[in-house]
Amino acid sequence: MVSPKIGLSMLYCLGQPFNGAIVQIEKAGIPNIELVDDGLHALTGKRVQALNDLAASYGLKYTVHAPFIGVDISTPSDWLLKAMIKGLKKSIVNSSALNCQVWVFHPGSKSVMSDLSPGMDWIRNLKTASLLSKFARDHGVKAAIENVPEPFLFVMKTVEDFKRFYNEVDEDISMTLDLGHANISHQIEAFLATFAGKIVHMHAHDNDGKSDLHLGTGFGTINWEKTADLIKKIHYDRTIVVESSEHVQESLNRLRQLFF
Ligand SMILES: [Mn+2]
Repeated sequence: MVSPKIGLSMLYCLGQPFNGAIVQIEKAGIPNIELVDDGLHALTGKRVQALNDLAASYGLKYTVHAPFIGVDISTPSDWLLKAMIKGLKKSIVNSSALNCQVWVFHPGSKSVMSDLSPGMDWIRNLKTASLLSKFARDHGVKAAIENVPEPFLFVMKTVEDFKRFYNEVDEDISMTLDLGHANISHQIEAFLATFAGKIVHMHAHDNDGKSDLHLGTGFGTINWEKTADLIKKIHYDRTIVVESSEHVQESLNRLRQLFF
């Protein structure tokens, strides 16, 4: 039987300085680490070097969450889009230098322009996602677009949105399934059933089915036993990253219990 690998996202300590995150990675003893390339933990050449040294000492494998704070890959502003693409490409180059397999990114958002120029945000999202995915592939990295939750203005949240995206996009783009986000649209089962062939990465955290709380796994309304069975059914053997901002250790233990 194939089993997923359990990983840990550093999102829970994004409020700590970068050196604090390094200490947390050393303490965690988890070989699959998701770095968050944003805020206090934004990647630089020097940090990539330090992280590669750490990976060599502890046998770590990294995935990278792209910059997302204030980022919108379908912004109607040409100059902002140019700046964002530049920043996101830099993140991909750093991910490549970290030997990272998967680079997780968010879809674009609606804006005031969505009413004035209908469909523009959707087209920009398709174009920028394709461009980033191709750039990542050329750097040996798999870009994987993540399902995001209500009530945010993202253009891709539901199974239907992703179906439309995959029908229209001209690149082979992978998917990150965020189980917590899918719980808010009550579509965990539908996402797993529809996109089994596209999903190369997963995020695990919990919530009350209404807000994106990033609770520890088992501290919200997700039926984890059922979810684990569905994940086993699609023979998923890649990484499931704990992306909770609390009860991190309990969440890791719980996932291990479910899959091993
Ligand atoms: Mn996520």
